Amino acid sequence: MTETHDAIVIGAGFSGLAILHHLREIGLDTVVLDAQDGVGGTWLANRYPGVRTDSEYSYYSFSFSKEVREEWTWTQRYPAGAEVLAYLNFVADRLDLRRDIRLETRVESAVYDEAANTWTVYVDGGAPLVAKYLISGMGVLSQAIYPDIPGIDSFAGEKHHTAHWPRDGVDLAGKRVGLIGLGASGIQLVPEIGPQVGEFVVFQRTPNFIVESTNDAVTAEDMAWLRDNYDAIYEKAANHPFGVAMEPAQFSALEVSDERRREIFEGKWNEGGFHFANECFNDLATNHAASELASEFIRAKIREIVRDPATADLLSPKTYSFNGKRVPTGHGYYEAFNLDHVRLVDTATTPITAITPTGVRVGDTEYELDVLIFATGFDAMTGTLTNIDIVGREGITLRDRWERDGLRSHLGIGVHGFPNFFMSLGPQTPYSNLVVPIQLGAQWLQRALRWARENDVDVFEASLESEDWWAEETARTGKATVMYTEGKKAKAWFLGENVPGKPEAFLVYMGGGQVYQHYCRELEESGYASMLAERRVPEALSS
Ligand code: N01
Repeated sequence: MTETHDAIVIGAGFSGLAILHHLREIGLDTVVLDAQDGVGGTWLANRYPGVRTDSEYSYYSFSFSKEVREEWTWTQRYPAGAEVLAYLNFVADRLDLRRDIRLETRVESAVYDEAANTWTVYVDGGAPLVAKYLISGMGVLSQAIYPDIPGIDSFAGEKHHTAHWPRDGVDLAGKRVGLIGLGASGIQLVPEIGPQVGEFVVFQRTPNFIVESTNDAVTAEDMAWLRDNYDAIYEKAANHPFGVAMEPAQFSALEVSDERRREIFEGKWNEGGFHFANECFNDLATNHAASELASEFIRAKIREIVRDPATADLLSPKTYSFNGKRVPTGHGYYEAFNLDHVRLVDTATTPITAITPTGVRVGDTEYELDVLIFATGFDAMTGTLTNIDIVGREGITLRDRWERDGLRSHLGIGVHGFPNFFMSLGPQTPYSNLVVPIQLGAQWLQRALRWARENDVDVFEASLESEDWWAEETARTGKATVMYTEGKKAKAWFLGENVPGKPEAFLVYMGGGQVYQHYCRELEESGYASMLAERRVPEALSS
């Protein structure tokens, strides 16, 4: 007998847990499927040394559950990956979510049945499941990619990707270790493993602007303050363009004296992490000259911290300016290059030519290694959705739809041709601390599906017009930021530039999380007008 539910959610990370809780609250029989052997999503997969949040504990958590707020205690300002994973396990237990979560269940495809208005979900090694609603909570940075370097499979030593780090860890003590990839993942790994390894060869193609921070302990007073102010903190984060509980800066980097600017940069650098990016000036993300001033400040910091001038120079981005890549928070990244056995190899001027059985060849120089680590990123935002067959009306997959028509979604929530399919953090959702749009998205979905039941609406489906509008709005707002010009130069993942052959498009909405939430509210207030299906097949797909 076929197992049926009201809703099937794919993924048991932040998104899946929030959605399960919210759909249960309105009485929908919901099951969550996840390929991994535990809950936690990205925090279960990414267990490399040094992994931790870039957002601070106070707004990197759900606010919807009083029990969780009252009973969970954070210990670090930027919680380590293991602590976030423990938090998500706590959420799953405290909200009694596990009885509806099916682990080690890999979804292979999901097919819409037009006559029955249901989705059939096919899983590896099990019977198919059927539900009216299909919801993706598969995460935005989950489809890990390896570089296309000749000989990559020939390496005879240990080879690991940060996104598939072995559960039992890797013994790196005294070994010759190489690292390819210096995005947010690689830069967290460097200071953590640097002191342990025998020799450390860090292959750098494009340097990053790292905003250094300290990681203070969260005290009992801090937790008491958080519990007293949770709603206000959450609201602040929800009203901030990037989902952080910070005051957006009010003036331009160009309208203050050099001395005052330096003072402000210095103050926010000392506060650490995203404070620098978000609280100094209001135009570091929108004005190239302002972003270049921030770049120059960080370059000077690198020269101050890194003792060897040649290494400091190599670590300083010069081909693009601040915000051209997603800005990572560092914890002693630049200091790590002061260790004698840590060596930075520039692969921009002389590229990696091959991976050999014994190491990595750069030009004609071979670096012999015992362990090779890839922190080479993800097929972001769309990769997980196009990696499985999600088959909508007329037998068309999401992959084919986007290949033929370009990236299309309505607010990153729904796609025309895919009725009753919803995405948490689908492509074209905000560039943000993601816990905020995850929670607000789960609450939006709860209200939408309750409304559908109360109004006898059977099908939600994004209209073609709504997709066109959102594609234009995403491109328009994105192109007004330095993330566009600088992101192209820096081959940023948010433009799809990091995956060879991926069409350039803003994969995230740069217009601000608070603006995005305004549009979600408008959709709701309209009675979901642009999601009530006009049942027609896009011309481009029917031909
Ligand atoms: O991946 P990335 P990531 N040869 O794509 C290099 C989130 N995150 O996993 O810049 C040589 O940023 C590539 O070089 P280049 C966060 O949103 C969050 O680090 O293309 N190098 C780059 O250095 C983040 O932005 C957290 O020249 C190659 C690196 O690999 C996102 O995940 C922690 C190469 C890839 O960097 C992705 O971060 C971690 C090649 N052929 C991640 N191919 C927290 O919140 C690729 N590279 C804490």
